Amino acid sequence: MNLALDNEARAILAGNDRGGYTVPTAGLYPYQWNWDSIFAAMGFAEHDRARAWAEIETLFSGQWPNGMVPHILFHKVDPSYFPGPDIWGGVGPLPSSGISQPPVAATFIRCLYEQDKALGAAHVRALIPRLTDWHRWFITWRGEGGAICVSHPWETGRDNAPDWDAPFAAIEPVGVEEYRRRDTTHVVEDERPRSYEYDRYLYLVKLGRESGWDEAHIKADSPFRVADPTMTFILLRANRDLLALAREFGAPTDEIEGWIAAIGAGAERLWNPEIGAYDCLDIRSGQHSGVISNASFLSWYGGLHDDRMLAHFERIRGLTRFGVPSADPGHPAYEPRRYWRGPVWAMMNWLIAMGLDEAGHGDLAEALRLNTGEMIATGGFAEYFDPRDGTPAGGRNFTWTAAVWLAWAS
Ligand code: 9WN
Repeated sequence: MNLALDNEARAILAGNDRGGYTVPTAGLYPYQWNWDSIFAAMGFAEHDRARAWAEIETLFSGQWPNGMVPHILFHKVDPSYFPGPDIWGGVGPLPSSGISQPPVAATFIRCLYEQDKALGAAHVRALIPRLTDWHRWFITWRGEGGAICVSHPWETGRDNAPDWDAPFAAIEPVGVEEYRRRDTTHVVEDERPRSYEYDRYLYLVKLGRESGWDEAHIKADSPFRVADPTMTFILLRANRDLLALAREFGAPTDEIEGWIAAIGAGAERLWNPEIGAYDCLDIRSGQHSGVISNASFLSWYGGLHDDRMLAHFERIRGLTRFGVPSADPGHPAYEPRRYWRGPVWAMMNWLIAMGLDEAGHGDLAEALRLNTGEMIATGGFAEYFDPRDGTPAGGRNFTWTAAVWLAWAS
């Protein structure tokens, strides 16, 4: 218990609250992000559950007719972020991006509901069809033999992970108009993706926008289609939680059961025998990424209790003072301060620990919780942290770090 940090965390949520939705942090990310909002809701739930439900409902107000829930909703244009709504050209009910983000929503909607069923029932009843439509969108447009792909690195939320290095090397970003990044006006360059990556991020956005965000076209033609543990394990878990809610509310369950069986089997496609670990599979080249990331350790969260990742977990734990690093420190691509190529992310730790706990590794889950709490107490409410010493990196006064502190790590 640390009352000063609790108060600071609550003040960060209040400061980032824009009325019905929360920005990840002012300046660097001035809009509503998909999975950030779900974590924000869990932080609000510690003192204001009605506000938590409002956060989620605002997110779903941006759901597209095809079921997709965008990764960014541009409620109010703010030039401090690039690329904005004009570059994305989203085709939903609100100005938005054209891709999605990890579907942690169903899992935390279930948690919120369990906290107060009387308050949550009406919200859950309305959200079940929306969640089902969204999950169906993933299965239809991102499914590859039960593994779940992304059409853009931003969709995984792990923007510049080394997993994208090989698929990006095959992309020539022709025709991207000159642009000016804003992220490096807020955060030092060494903690952000390189220009090489930004060129390719924007190239993929351009392809999507030019197709009118036609998913059939993107699935068939995009040079970037990578099956990823973040999406696969998170959607697998989300479907289990959606199924539990559907049963309780008398909603149809057959389709969801089918998805669970399909992804449960398809997850094996992400197993890379060469490194003995889950990693990414580039559908276009057929090659595995060969990198163990923090997403590799979401297998327990996904409900795969095979323990094949346990030895890696123990090994990596011994390499850094704070875990879980976003890339294996034993891999040559590891960069301890550069965004998703090494730093620790508190909300990823929460997901990993949830899975460890459920798989019977409560001691490891608790150790990770304490380690994460110490990291936040050391470095403050930063976007991410240097695994070597917990020094803060990226944005400050960060919503999901504050929320994870309140809901789990404190
Ligand atoms: C692009 C908001 C988001 C997170 C992502 C994180 C970062 C955006 C960016 O910030 O991505 O979506 O511009 O760098 O990688 O996980 O949701 O916090």
